Amino acid sequence: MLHEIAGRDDLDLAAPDIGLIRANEIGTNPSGDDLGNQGAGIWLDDVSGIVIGSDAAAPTNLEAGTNHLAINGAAGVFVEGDGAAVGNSIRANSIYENTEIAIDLGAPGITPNDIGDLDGGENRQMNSPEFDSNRTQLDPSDDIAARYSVDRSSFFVSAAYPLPVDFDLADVDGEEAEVYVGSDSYTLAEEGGFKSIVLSPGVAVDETGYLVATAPDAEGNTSEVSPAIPLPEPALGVGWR
Ligand SMILES: [Ca+2]
Ligand SMILES: [Ca+2]
Ligand SMILES: [Ca+2]
Ligand SMILES: [Ca+2]
Repeated sequence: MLHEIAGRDDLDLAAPDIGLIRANEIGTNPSGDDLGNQGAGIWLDDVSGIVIGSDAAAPTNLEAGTNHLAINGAAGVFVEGDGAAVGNSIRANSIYENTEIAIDLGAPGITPNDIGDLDGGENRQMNSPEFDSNRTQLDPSDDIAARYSVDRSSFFVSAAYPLPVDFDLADVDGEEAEVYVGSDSYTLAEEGGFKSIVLSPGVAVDETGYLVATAPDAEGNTSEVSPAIPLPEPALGVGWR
């Protein structure tokens, strides 16, 4: 079933009675219209343990679970409430063309990564993955190669390796997570280094686009969206190098 949420400030979940949010159109509809939502697509207000999108350990069935969170007047998903807003999983959605960033934890706007990811707060302020520069490639069949790393937190047990990492094609202005293209697992053996991956998204990939990533921990705490990296890097062009 497709739920359509339109013409309101936001979907404000202040009561912990809605656990799984799947297959909604929030801020837009299947035609891509602007439905006039003024606030965040989903506002998690002092709630924990919400699943937005896929609840699988490794998302695969995207069509059934994907929420479209688009053209809202603030963030796609806004998580607010310090220690009262943790374990909120946000995976394999389509988040694009919102006024603010795709996933916003805590203080409005991009919350920078901290060294060692020792900070707490909303979704424990999970650090977002980082890409190696000048290594992102796209081959003519639309397979994607990239190198990335992600911090674990030595403070929160749930953030131990292995950590799943989700990858998305960015939206038109290159910062939100619009098209989920696959996941990887970053292991303890890879700690501190960049890991090479190849993704086969099975969709056409724009040759002037961007790749972004998010990391959830074992309790679902999902990071903000990483800084984008050009896909492919302009110096590399299309094709494996
Ligand atoms: Ca955007
Ligand atoms: Ca933030
Ligand atoms: Ca952090
Ligand atoms: Ca943290």
